[in-house]
Amino acid sequence: MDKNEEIRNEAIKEINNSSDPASLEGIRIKYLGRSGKVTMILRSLAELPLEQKKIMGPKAQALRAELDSIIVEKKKKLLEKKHSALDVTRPGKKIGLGHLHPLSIVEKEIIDIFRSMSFSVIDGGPEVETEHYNFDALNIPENHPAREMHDTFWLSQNLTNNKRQMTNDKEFRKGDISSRQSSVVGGRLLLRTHTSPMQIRYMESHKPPFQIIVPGRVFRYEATDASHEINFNQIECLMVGKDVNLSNFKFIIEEFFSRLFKKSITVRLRPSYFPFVEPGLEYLIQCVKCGGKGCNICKNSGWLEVMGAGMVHPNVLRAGGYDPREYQGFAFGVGPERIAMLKYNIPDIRMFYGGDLRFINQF
Ligand code: FA5
Repeated sequence: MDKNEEIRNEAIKEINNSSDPASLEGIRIKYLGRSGKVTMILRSLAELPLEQKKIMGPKAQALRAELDSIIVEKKKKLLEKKHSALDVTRPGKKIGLGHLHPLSIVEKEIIDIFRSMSFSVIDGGPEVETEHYNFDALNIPENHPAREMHDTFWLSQNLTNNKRQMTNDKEFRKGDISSRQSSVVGGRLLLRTHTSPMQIRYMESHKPPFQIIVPGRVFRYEATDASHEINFNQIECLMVGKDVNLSNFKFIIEEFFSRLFKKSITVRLRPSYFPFVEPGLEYLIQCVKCGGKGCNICKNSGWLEVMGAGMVHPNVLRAGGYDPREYQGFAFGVGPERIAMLKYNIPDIRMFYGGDLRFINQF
């Protein structure tokens, strides 16, 4: 075996045994580097007689080319392997921590404030409600004009329970008389339009005095805009006792707003009409976006309505099983989306449910 052959075998063996690009580079330098074994053979050619040079020269060049291409191939394979294999020494990917949705933050703050004022938090209530609890027991009998204030998603009842379909008021009015004949105790089914049905449900099974808040999801079949959603939240409040009056309500609400906004805000209390309270009131907050000048959030009025309220109507107390001569109460329903919009200066209610992470990640 001549010297070239010896060097070739030795180099190929080392190349085959190398398991990482760094050691392969060491082998390349050992054979093909400036003082490498093959390079030295090529240099020594200059001292050989011409005849020998003609024989040895091409052999040494061929050896250099062969080793070079074997090393290049091997390097490619080693790099591919490195990228596909799990490298436990590489730093791990940072996992982003989850956080609360802005609505959850505001709802939690509202609940904490009422808890600290000795209100009990009552969980939920059914989102699919009967017309008895959503309307009748709240002093809104069928054909009462106040039902028009609630654009209702009705559940069609001429179908079997698991094939129920949603209809809206307009489709409902068009016909489908059969669905008007209720087959359900408590009347037809609907997606509740407010959390007030929980007033009746709670009164039916509890004795006064009590003070509760009930957060929940509600639904209205109405066009959406910067301050209206079809699926939104309300927090219902009900306080009943022997001498509960409007000044109790006013104190509690002013305390609530000043703790929630932690700064002075301009509020407005004005008379309003809800069949389940008498007298009825509405709380409005000066629009924080335009400072009362008028914009798309407040529909150019300068004010945003955040809460309906009032003293519980005697008929509602009766529907809950109480004697209105013995007990009185106040109730209100507040919209956390509207509160969150004012607190965080959010220009459009639809951003809460849009699923845009650029928005959500700011909280
Ligand atoms: C009611 O729903 C009454 N049940 C509130 C009430 C309870 C009055 C107890 C008296 C006693 P209203 O429709 O105004 O009222 O809604 C109450 C609040 O829900 C509003 O002030 C507003 O903050 C919020 N809200 C109403 N409609 C929407 C909507 N489409 N999108 C987002 N928030 C809404």
